[in-house]
Amino acid sequence: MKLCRFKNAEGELRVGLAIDESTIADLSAGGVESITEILEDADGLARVEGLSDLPTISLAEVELLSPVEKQEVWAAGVTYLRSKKARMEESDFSANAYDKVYEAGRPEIFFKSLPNKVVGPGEAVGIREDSKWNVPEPELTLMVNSRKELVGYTIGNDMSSRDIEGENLLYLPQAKVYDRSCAVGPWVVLGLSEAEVRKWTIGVEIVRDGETIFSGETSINNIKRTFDELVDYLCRSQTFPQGAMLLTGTGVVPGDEFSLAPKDVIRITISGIGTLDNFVESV
Ligand code: DO4
Ligand code: MG
Repeated sequence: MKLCRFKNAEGELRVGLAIDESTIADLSAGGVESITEILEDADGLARVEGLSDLPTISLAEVELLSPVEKQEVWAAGVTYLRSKKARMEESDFSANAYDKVYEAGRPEIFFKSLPNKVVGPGEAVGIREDSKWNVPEPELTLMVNSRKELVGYTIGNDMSSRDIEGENLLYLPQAKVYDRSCAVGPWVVLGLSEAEVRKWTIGVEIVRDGETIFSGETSINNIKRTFDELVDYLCRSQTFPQGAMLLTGTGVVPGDEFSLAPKDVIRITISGIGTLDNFVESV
């Protein structure tokens, strides 16, 4: 089951259910006012499946929005071998820390974004004015409810400044958290097990002046840690009354010569979910 948040032609915020590639049903007409209430419902799938006679709308007539409502957004790091290697190459200073955290029992987990700062599909993501080496990080995103249950999946982009991060590990929050540094959405997939999700692929295409200048893909199954392990560490000694989103780390890293530029288009696709499109602007 695939859900989304959207703005209709009248500018009203609604919740949608994907019917096919080009059509959604308006769940708000059946009393669903937020994605969160479905994530919080002990049987959210049955609630949606039980709705009938819903109006349908063409996707061409709506504006898709981020599914993040009031959830804090967190991110895991160095969960793929590719990420560990890229970071060890980017920094002599921090190489040992990346090597160690990849093997350690405790994963790297960091705060990424307040919900109101998250960028939705079609909007600008930011590259910092004081950085010269910027990349997107395409990441499967776990949706966790207030009971610490993993209830859904979406797409995230953990925009990162590699020169700032590479200079000193203590600069990580500046490399990762700034205006427009996190995009999430638009589709939310519910009701699947980790085993099913591990069959998916995640890829990114970057387009400049109409030409693809980078593309890469990996398997979700290359994530070293289980989803339950990541959610467990995220939720240790902290509560999320509104639920939380957890980006699960990147496994696709462009070569060291690559950096994003304003107006680049970033297209992240997860095979079982869909595509998150954004363009780049300097912030
Ligand atoms: O420690 C640096 C950040 C790691 C990260 O964001 C990733 O692996 O995706
Ligand atoms: Mg990341």
